[in-house]
Amino acid sequence: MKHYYQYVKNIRTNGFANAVWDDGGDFGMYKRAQRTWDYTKDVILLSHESGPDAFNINYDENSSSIGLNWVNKSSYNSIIIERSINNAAFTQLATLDAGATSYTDNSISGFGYYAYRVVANVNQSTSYYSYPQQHYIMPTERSAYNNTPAAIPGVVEAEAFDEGGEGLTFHDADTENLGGAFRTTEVDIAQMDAGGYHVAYVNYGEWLEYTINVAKEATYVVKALVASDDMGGAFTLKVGNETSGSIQFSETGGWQVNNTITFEMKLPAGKQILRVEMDANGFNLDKLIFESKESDTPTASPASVKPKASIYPNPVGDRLTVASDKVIECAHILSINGVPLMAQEFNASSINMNTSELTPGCYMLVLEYKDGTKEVVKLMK
Ligand SMILES: [Ca+2]
Ligand SMILES: [Ca+2]
Repeated sequence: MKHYYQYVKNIRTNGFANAVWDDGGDFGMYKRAQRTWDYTKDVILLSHESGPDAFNINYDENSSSIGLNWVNKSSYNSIIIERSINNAAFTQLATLDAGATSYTDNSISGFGYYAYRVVANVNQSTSYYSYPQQHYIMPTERSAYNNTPAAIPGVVEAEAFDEGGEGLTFHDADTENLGGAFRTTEVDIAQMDAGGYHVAYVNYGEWLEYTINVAKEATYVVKALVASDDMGGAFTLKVGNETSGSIQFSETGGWQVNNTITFEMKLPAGKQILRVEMDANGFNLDKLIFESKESDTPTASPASVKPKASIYPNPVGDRLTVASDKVIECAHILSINGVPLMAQEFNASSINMNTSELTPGCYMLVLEYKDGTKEVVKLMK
């Protein structure tokens, strides 16, 4: 702390820039805009007691402008407005008269972090800096990653969240991509040792959204591939009014060791937004695999091959009558093992066959319709 005291003293004495950087300490900086503590940089901000004070900024949605106002604590030569967009270096935006106490920035373009500071020029070598103030302008346009909604059943890669931005299609606790891979948004994406990418450095309260296209309303089996070195993790999936509830898991044996967590979730049909909410700190999410439940797969059953044609009598005697609402072109009678025994051509929806030569037993009647379809009916004699 001794070093910081010295820096602060120098600033106050000499009116230096109000930021001090030192990587030797281990205390955090409170980021007011994000309401989080940043432990990656040690920074002290301090306004000069004679510098611009009570600095406020306000975003006007109607005019898409940001208004600035402040109080001057002494007389200056001039006032300079500096701006930083998305945490880039501050650059000069405007030079104002010495007595100015307000400014309107009409050059807002696009969403992102807009930070400002007021610099009071005292003389050639001295300027007093206000506290910086930041406003985040929300994005308004969403699109699926690669403009392709993920098909369900199918795979949702964690790193393929929707295009849009912070606050609209995701929320991330810090402005950098801490993993540095795959995309340049705030979301922390890292390359996996085994190949592919996962969303990493997860913090409680972060969320990601994905445009999905669900084939049909059903309960799906969800397999989440997750990794956690020590604490395990937890997340909740939400689609429309459906929620998975908080899915919790214990440590998987390493940051690169994926475990598959399986659970079920009902999904509404059609184009939907899948939201993944992080309920714990410190885990990696690779992907979510949505599979149809086996019971949803249609299987052949006696009920599904209910004959459309009426066959009588059955058991049959010497003559068989078949009536259908379709035109029958040909009728075959086969043994139960599939050996052809009789065949007769027709061009009628009601037919009559001589079955007097069939011995008592079980047979198959195959009806070929004029529309190209076939029907198989079990026949007894
Ligand atoms: Ca981040
Ligand atoms: Ca992945």
